[in-house]
Amino acid sequence: ATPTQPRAATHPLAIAPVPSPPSSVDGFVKQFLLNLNFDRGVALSESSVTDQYFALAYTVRDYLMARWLEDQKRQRDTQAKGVCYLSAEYLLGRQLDNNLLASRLTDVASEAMAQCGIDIEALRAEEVEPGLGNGGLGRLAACFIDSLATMSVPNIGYGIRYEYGIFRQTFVDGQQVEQPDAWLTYGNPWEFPHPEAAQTIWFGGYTETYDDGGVTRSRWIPGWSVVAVPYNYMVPGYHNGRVNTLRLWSAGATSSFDLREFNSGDYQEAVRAQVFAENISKVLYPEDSTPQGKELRLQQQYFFCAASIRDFLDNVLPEGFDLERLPERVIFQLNDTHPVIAVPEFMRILVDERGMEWDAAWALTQQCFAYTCHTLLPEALEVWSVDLLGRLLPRHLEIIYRINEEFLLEVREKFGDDEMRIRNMSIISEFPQRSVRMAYLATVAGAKVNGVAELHSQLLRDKVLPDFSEFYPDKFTNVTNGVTPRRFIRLANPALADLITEALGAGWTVDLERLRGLEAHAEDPEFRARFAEVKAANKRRLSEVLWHRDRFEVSDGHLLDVMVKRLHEYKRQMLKLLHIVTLYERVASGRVAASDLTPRTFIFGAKAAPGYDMAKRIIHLINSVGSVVNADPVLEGRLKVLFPPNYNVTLAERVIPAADLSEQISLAGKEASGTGNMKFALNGALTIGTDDGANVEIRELVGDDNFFLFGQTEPEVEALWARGYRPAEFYRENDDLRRAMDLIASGAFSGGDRSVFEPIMSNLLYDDRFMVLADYASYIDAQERVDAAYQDQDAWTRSAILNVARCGFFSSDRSMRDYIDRIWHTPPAPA
Ligand code: B1H
Repeated sequence: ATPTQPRAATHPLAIAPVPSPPSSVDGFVKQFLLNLNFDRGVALSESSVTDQYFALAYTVRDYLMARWLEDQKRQRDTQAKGVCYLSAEYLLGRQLDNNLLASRLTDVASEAMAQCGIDIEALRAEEVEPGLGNGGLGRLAACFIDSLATMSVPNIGYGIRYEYGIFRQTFVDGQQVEQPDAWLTYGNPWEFPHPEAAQTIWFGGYTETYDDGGVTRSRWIPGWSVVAVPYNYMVPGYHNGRVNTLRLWSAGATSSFDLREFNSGDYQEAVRAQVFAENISKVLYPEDSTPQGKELRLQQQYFFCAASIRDFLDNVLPEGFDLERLPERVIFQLNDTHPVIAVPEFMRILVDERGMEWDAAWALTQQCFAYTCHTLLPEALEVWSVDLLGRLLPRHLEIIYRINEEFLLEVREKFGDDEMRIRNMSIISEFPQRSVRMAYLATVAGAKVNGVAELHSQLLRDKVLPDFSEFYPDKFTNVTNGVTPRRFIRLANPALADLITEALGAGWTVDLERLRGLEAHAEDPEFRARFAEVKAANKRRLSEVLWHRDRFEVSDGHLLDVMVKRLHEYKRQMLKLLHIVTLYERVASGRVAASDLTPRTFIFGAKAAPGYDMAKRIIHLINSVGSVVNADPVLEGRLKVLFPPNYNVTLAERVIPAADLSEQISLAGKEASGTGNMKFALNGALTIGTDDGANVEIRELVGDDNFFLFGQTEPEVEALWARGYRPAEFYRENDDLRRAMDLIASGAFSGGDRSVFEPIMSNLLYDDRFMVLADYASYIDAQERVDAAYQDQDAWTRSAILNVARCGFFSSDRSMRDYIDRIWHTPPAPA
């Protein structure tokens, strides 16, 4: 028995978990003081803000604890089918407010803190957000586990407890400088470590064959190991008393390892082993979209997948569970290809450790896994060299070869000996070096394969995996992404939430389609005025935050134009910047009077992967344009460019509710879905966007009148590539574009130095993989429609309300229902 399995210990008082403290202010104060004294070891009068924050967090935990313990026990007792979500990233954001909201304690806690003479706002500010993700993919995982808990679906989220999350971004002379994210320095009140339940995870070594009663079998003789220590986090449902679990693994050295070295008296070697092992969960790879082909990264992936699968089989399933019935109990959902190594690991356990026949094991695997693809960029499709895999996981490589062999036999049966097709579909690619295509492995192994927006799923079928969709016509499906209305409306935009509740009653937070009811209110002038006042108040609140944080100011009456997302060429921050430079150049050259500009504040937020040079240059250019534009008196303060550093979930929660205009301007066919686009629309921003990702569905829902569409469609993009795209022609033929680019090239934003931004300019002129120049004219035209529309504030507000009213579809609760109906087939657990 492992330590996480129930013990036989009993006591007459322990028939049920210790009940929650009374939900009164008095009860809360008592529990808070108890925690402050007994867990922090300080008296209230002597306590620091950190002590108070920890004691408050412990108190909130205490209220959730009984439910959490009950849910864990119920899961063991009822053995209902559950979802194991395997994800290398969870971009959770701060926990305190979310957990207060879920447990209905927000007001009680504020009042209790006030009675103790504590400003709860100061405690909120103490929390360091866990940045265990890069961007949309990690944030999606966090939204999904929130929705599953809220819908009472049994779920364990499995991942990695990185000691350092996504880097902290600073700017030095306008250039990005990365600082380590030491989020655990003061400890973390939300986690429950279980070192006694650690598992040993093996790597390296070799395989050998042996005779097993007349049958030749293969087995793995691994070479070295680390331990995986689980840390549990509560995932409370909203107002339903349900608490699911997020289990993140932390790596450490095995004690036997240490012991051996210590006995030989080699202290330094023992310490080196420790450091080596801990490195596995040391730091999140700060790449977005492009996987870094690093050995350590494969170690991370295998580390958490192996620990998670074993945890589920050994600790969540009852002892002696008949594995043939596994599909009734679990689905492992693969969040992109990062956890796909779980597939051969699962096969290895079934075949090598549990003695199951290959075919039976494979049939189970194909029912117990499903795969979500999040990209269309060919460079983002993960591959591992056979060389590396063979060194790190030799038995897994053998298993992958066998899966491939049998799969290709099936392909031959169906399509004949079409060698070209066989080569194209092989899980093993031969060029430029022999390697394993993880997306293909996931597609072959998964019961279902889904994309993350309608357009993406269609392109996935038709362009990325066409042979596979022909071979497995029923495997492919779509689940459009969604976002949790708890964090992104209730918590981020309390004023809007109250206005909605007043208009529609309280049920919308868990039934977001009810927002439709706001359509009627959009026609009511008084409601529009109140909605506009909420937006204005959110802008003032953002202004305060930015002042406090960066000494930035947001002027009253400005249109707030926001582009926040990872910095990537395909997302086209450059297009936004060319718009800004165009407006500036028109005024600076005297062709347009400053007084004719619609006052706008542009907000950027974006981190660049540390090794992505072009992205970092673009950040430098945005900051440089900002410095010049913000300081030039000729504009009379009508244009402002703000780029607060270190955009993260906490800042998103302040920026999004304040925005008027949401920039979703990727080249058509490149953004798989986008989820920021949904958050903005749900908070009453209008979108300027291309026909890409989930923008397509947003526009269909809100209507053409309430969306600023521009740019080529995906087929048009394809056609232009086919004709031959020469960006310099667009430069020559468009006066505004030429002037804007010439101004940048002249050194106007780099103190006269023409070399600084030359690589960006020549890239646009002679390469421009993402067709910035081709879409420029259409974008400028759409921005002029934005300016015109913004003149009529009341009509703009009406459109904004209609955006909120019509975007209920983008709740992650709906995404979860779609996964349940199309992929998981998990019934909701009894309440
Ligand atoms: C998305 C990633 C991603 N797609 C590799 N792919 C990574 C790939 O560390 N890595 O190696 C990290 C992240 N992230 C995003 O997923 C898409 O670009 C968005 O369009 C989409 O909305 C989001 C969620 O589906």
